[in-house]
Amino acid sequence: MSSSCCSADGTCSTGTAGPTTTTEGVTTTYAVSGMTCGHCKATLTKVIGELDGVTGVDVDLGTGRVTVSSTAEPDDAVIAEAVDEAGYGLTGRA
Ligand SMILES: [Cu+2]
Repeated sequence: MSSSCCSADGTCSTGTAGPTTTTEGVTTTYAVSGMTCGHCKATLTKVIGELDGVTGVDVDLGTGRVTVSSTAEPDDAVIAEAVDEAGYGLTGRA
């Protein structure tokens, strides 16, 4: 690989481009029950973040939603199992 600041396909982060971060993986939002405080948030962020392919987790306590960023379409069953094991309930995609 070259050692420039630019990516392999010739685009550069400092350039003036069109839309940014459009096809960088998949973002899926789930509805999760049982979350009440920052500890819940930290726990879910950790357990989901450890799953294969997951690149980011954003927990919103106010709406009871967990947004999962991943490199490919996530397996809902795997996410649900992790949430369940942490003591919460995944009720479906939001
Ligand atoms: Cu809590």
